[in-house]
Amino acid sequence: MSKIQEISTAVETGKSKLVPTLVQEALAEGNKATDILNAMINAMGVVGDKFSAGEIYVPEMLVAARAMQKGVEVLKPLLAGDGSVSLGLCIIGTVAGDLHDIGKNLVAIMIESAGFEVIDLGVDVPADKFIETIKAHPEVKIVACSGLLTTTMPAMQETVRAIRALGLTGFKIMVGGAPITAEFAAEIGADAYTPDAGAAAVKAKELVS
Ligand code: B1M
Repeated sequence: MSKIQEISTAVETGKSKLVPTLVQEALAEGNKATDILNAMINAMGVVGDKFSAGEIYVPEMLVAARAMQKGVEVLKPLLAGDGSVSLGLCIIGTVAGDLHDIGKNLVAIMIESAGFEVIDLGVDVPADKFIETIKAHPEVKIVACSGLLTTTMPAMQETVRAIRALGLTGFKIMVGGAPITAEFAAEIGADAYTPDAGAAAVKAKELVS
């Protein structure tokens, strides 16, 4: 079994202690950080499929998520930039009612690596919290909302509506997450949708240039 396959299996089975070691070993073998990351993202897809099929339950999803987070911690210095450029401030959070943060964290890492300062509001962020933070940081350039549940898509819509109602124009709103589409983003009045963290960073740069 290749080291990358070992990482996938360890993430799928929630081996939090083992994953950082395997990631270090995979890097030492010359594997690229992005390839390791993609393997872990795919492993989470497998976890989701097993959950859908009733083969595993929430606790197993949770330990898999923890294992992936441990792996991302090892990769973060390799994914993040040197912070030598400043493209402005990005405020990011997972919308109200939604506790999924791995994708949001990756988007934050990639946007930071693209040269933005990032304020991460965490998960289950009500529209009011986004608004309060925008008001406290009027220089903000990007507001980024993540959502992983179809049931929290209305919360994303409400967040974008409430932010737009402020009537401010100095920043752009980006949205993303597994159930989100470009059509939905346009429908709720977001400025941009991107499917993954890398694309989010590229789009954020485009939006401020
Ligand atoms: Co949840 N969960 N979960 N879960 N979970 C999903 C999302 C699900 C698809 C699983 C399934 O059924 N197959 C399903 C949603 C179904 C739906 O809505 N239609 C689901 C469900 C149902 C639930 C619960 C309701 C289960 C329950 O309690 N019965 C519950 C809800 C809790 C809540 O939020 N209120 C729940 C709970 C959890 C855990 C807490 C156990 C855990 C999350 C832990 C954590 O995040 N710290 C968890 C996990 C781990 C998953 C899966 C297995 C993996 C998610 C993940 O981290 N993927 C997930 C299945 C799946 O995704 N296939 C699932 C890896 C991550 C890198 O990908 O987050 O998609 P992702 O991010 C991607 C892109 O989406 C994008 O970039 C990233 C890649 O580069 N992206 C953006 C994300 N945000 C972006 C923002 C952008 C741009 C791109 O711009 C701003």
